[in-house]
Amino acid sequence: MDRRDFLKTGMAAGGALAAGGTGMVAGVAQAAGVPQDQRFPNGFVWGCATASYQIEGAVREDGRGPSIWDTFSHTPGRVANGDTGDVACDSYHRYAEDVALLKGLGVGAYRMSIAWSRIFPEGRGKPNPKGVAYYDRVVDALLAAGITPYVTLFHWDLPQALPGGWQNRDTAKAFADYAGFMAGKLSDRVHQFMTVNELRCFTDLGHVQGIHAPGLKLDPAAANQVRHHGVLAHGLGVQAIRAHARGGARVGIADNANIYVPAIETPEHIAAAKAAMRNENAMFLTAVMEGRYIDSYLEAAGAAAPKVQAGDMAAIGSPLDFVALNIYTPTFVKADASAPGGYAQLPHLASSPRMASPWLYVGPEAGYWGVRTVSELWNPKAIYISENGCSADDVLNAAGRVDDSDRIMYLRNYLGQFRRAASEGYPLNGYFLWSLMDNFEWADGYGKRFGIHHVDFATQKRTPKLSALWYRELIRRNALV
Ligand code: GBH
Repeated sequence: MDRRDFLKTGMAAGGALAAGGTGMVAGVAQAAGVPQDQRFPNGFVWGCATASYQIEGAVREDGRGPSIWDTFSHTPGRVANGDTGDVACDSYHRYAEDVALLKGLGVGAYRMSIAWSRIFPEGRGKPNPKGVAYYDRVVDALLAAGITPYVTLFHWDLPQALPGGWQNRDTAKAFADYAGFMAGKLSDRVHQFMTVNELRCFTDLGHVQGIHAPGLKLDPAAANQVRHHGVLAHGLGVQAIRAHARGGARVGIADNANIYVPAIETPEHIAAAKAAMRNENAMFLTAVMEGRYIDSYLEAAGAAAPKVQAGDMAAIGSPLDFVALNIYTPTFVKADASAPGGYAQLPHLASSPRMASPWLYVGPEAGYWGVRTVSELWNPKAIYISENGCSADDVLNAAGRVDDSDRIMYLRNYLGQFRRAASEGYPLNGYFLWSLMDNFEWADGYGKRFGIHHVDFATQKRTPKLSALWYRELIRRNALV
């Protein structure tokens, strides 16, 4: 772009900002135009994300059946402080207020999930019309506010009634039936569906580490079988959504593949990062993108490899309209010719920076390298960031506000790396900030806050943090700020 073009687009952006009204810090941008190197592509989708069990509460209302997270959170010792999702943000009753928060931010999209056990209290069988009606109300409220829903069908709250849970292959089939049913109900108004959230979390954390529901520590063969049922559920879900959607549905997955960052940006270390991305996610995103388990995974698993039936891998590899990535923490790698796969993973160090959650190491480069390695390995049609954000030790100041400059620091740095990926032409179409508001942070209960709105859980009062004002300004400019 030459100087004249730059000035022209700069002036256009300045004009748009002037028309946009009262920004907090609009003056500078209006005078100078938003610099090209800060901008996101036109039409970039800005959103926020939440998940049903983390925000809804109302766990016994309108015929909802129990989920494995109700059981787990009510088991003493499983969740910090004995917290449960019984009330959470009470979004079941306050969804209109939450849509207003979204509108206040100016987001064009909202990623939400559906509680399977509100729709099928027994996991399968007879649907519960009151559960469907709740999501009809939420979707209608979003559309009335000009906000596009991106619906995740499964964000960990598995119906407790399903025998054997994810250890049972039938659960994958039950998921597909439920996903197809909901696509049939919503696809006149919802056109973006994500099957499951974070394969590695609902399989491994729940069935290997045992720190999430259902709290099991299975042997390697049983664990691989659970993982297989997880990717199978995704694949059968894709097929069912396509079969039941009434036209125009785009289908993808929201996965938290482990993300590998080359320690040095040279060809050998970049190759190492790509190899790590493919190998270390072999039983999850790699299987989904390639429709097979790669040899290195099957060899390492040996007799513990999953039992696969005819047709499974074709379903698992169903072509997707987009891949969505939850990106938080990086793993740095370096090339190592002596190691299997040609790479060595570097441990986090004592002085590696982290946010309030001990696992949340800061590595903004994960944003760029996540998008780039997924693009180069599998060439998806489109990529979204379905989650990115951080916990912080938020405190209310004397005025009752949260000035979370630490969260703004985190977000600005990650978004700089996402912008880099988009500007280099990788097909990054949108970004969902985790999270719209503080909520039930799984095994950490309410002790870790990820919201850009503060929630007082005693009164349910929502208050925008400084990061919400920052995000609103970024969206208004479609540029880093
Ligand atoms: C996502 O998980 C989830 O999709 C979302 O629901 C969640 O609220 C959000 O991110 C923030 O955590 O305690 O050290 O054993 C991100 C993946 C899963 C990473 C749980 C940390 C616990 C690690 N997270 N995991 S540890």
